[in-house]
Amino acid sequence: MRAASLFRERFGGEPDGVWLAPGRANLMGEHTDYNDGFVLPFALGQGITVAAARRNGRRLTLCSRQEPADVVEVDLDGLAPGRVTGWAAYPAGVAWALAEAGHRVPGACLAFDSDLPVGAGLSSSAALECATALALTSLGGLDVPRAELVTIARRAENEFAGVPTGIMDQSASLLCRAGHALLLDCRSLETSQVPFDPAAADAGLLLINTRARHELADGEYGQRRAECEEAARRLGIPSLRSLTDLADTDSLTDPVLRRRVRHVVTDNQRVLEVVALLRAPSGPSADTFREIGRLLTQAHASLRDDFEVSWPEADVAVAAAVDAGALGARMIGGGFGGSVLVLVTETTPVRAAVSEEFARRSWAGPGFLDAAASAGARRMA
Ligand code: GAF
Repeated sequence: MRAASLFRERFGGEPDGVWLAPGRANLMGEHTDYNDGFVLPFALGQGITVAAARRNGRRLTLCSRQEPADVVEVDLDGLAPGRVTGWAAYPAGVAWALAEAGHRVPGACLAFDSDLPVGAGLSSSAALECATALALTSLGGLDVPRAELVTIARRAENEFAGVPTGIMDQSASLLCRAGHALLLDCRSLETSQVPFDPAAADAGLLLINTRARHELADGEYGQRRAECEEAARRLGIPSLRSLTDLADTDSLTDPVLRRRVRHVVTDNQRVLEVVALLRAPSGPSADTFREIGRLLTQAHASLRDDFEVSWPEADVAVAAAVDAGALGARMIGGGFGGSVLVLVTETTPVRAAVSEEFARRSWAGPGFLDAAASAGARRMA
């Protein structure tokens, strides 16, 4: 385990434990979480591992195999938003949010390692938060239910790291189960596990890292959020979740806000359609995944044309994948860079077609990852 060997190199001695929190992909429901809507993410086999040990004193010492130049010392009694910046803001933010929630965080040494590509839109920052949350609560003997850890990890991201995300990514990392997607109602925070095993119907999931880097901290994500809030305000509703019928948006005259609303309403519907398909009493078949594929490609068009968060490499990857016989494909995550999720029956022709289209445009070669719905965050050793 590379996190444990990093721990030994940096701190000497053995860690008290090793924890893993996965990244996520999202099957359906994009930019719906902060609109109180539905999302349907699943955990990846890849994630962030942390080897950690408790120690005396009121400090955290953080190091990461991916940031070899940095060993960050954090004073647990002087934590406040803005005091720690860069990658360490995420684990430090978790310690801060735990303390804000009334938990006594112990002094500790933590060594992180990741097999998630950074900037690929697979939620490496949520994984970093969730791995830290499991390690610190376990080292401190704190009994914090998973649902509360989700809220704590999200506070770390929103209030400490200053990134205005919704609650999907932390929920996926902490609550997903192997072989399932997680249906999350972001208004009630109710969750349920939806069996999701494309391989049983001879289908598969391919993630394409388009290598266009994605950053949620830049302005576009926050701007989409603000537009949705403004649309809800003009419509006189608490959030866009209250809308199920597009006819109810006739009073909204601004064409940009109308497009944003149309995406959110239709994507919420698509989440429920996918869930109904996966839960069909007859069990999922090849037709189920053909239909889900169609919905994926439809969602991509909505994210590209109505929500306007797609990017050229994603549009090319989706078109090339579908032309090469994929069942469907769409960009995932916040947008403006990151990854595309493809539902396939055969990966080889899809990989070849996407690589060829990227090469033709002299773009950096895409990265490919075969994905399967995997287990959520857990102790490894
Ligand atoms: C990012 C955010 F972190 C999520 O909360 C969600 O809004 C997503 O973008 C878009 O669906 O991953």
